[in-house]
Amino acid sequence: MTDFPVFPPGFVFGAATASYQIEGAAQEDGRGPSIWDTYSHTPGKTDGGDTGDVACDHYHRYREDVALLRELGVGSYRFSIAWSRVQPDGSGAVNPKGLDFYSRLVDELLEAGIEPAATLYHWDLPQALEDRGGWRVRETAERFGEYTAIMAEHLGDRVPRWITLNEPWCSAFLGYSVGRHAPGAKEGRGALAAAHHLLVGHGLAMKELRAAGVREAGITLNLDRNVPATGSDADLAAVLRADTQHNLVWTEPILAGRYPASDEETWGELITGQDFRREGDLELISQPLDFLGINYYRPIVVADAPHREPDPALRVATDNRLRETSYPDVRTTAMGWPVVPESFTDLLTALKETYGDALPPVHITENGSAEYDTVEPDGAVRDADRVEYLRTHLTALRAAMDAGVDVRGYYVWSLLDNFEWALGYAKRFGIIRVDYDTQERTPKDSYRWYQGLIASHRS
Ligand code: GBH
Repeated sequence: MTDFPVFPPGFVFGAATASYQIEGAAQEDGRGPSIWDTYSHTPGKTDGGDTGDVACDHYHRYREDVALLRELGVGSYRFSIAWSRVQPDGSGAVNPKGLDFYSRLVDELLEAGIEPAATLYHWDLPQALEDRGGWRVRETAERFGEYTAIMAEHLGDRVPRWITLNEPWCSAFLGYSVGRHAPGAKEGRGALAAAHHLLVGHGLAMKELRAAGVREAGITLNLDRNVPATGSDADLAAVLRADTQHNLVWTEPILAGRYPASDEETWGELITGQDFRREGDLELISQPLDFLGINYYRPIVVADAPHREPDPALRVATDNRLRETSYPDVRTTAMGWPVVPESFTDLLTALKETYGDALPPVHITENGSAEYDTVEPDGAVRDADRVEYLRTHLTALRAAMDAGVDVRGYYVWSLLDNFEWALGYAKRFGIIRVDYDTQERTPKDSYRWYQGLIASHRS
């Protein structure tokens, strides 16, 4: 293969997963219930009624999965820690067996020469904390700081890279506004309070990670590349609202220490009447990051829409003046997402343009695609579309680096086919196929391609 993009020496190639999507063993070794157990077990919430009860059974098969990572040749593996394994009620005493699982996983990785990158929160809030208000209340942020301190104390010297939150947009807005993620609430103000408390939780976690002296700490955001449907003033204004809701709500406080200037025009009375932002919060939230994690999948075409009563079918229930339209003339993945690699370049260069030197080094903590894979009679798994997606997106990433964006690493989503949240097991993002009847793992063509790319960087 001669068409591999070439990355600078030291660039980190990795693969990523998340606890609830792969672990299974939902009731084992003292794990407490999380909001995703509750949500997935509520009839009608997930496609096919799928749950993470068993998932990829990674809890029991982690050694086999680390062996696959080693064979792949990755320099780093990004996984997440299930808070309710470590603290079944989200506070107080530690469950030693839960802690021990992550300790064994980390040791296995280190032995394989793979750097662990741990995400502290990938959406599985202990149910006990949701029962007390969840992210709507500040207390949850405080508990998150305490849990972070426990993890940093036990794994801080063995895990070099820490991510406080994964995609807080999904936690706040899909969870408390659109209702398509746990806990499935459909609120306006509650979602904005959740967004703020997630930011506060991030700040408290950063403090704990610094106190423990970990090598690198940051956060992962799913920043959207919002493209106007037309050049009309109305559509351009809609793009600014979309940018505020998805991007600026996080990047302004974290990178610039201020709230978005476009807050009021985006949220109206939901934000003017708020009482959750407190003195000193911005200082906490804007502590310097060692890296910014970015998850990128697709661009979003945004159009203005007439104001209507909240409609849960709309993508962001808290601002129903937006409409998402389709991207013209490009292939879409099994998620129905348009494949537009240039948008990946544009997202990164625009971010650099906006924040300049205030933009820390970047890690792409997720990128990949769900496709309809073909299983050959001999068992081989063909996924040419995914190979093409990865090749063109890594090339687009390289272009952003040439344009001056300091990108240090790339983690493919995902190592394994897994529980794709509300969409269940039908959507497959893995570079390794999982047979959910036998739990057999089969590397796909994309795994071999990525292995080749990584090998081509070894001198
Ligand atoms: C990321 O989310 C996540 O970090 C990762 O866990 C996830 O598996 C991956 O990307 C792929 O989606 O449930 O019908 O409302 C990106 C945000 C959240 C977008 C779930 C798709 C499903 C649509 N994703 N959402 S629906």
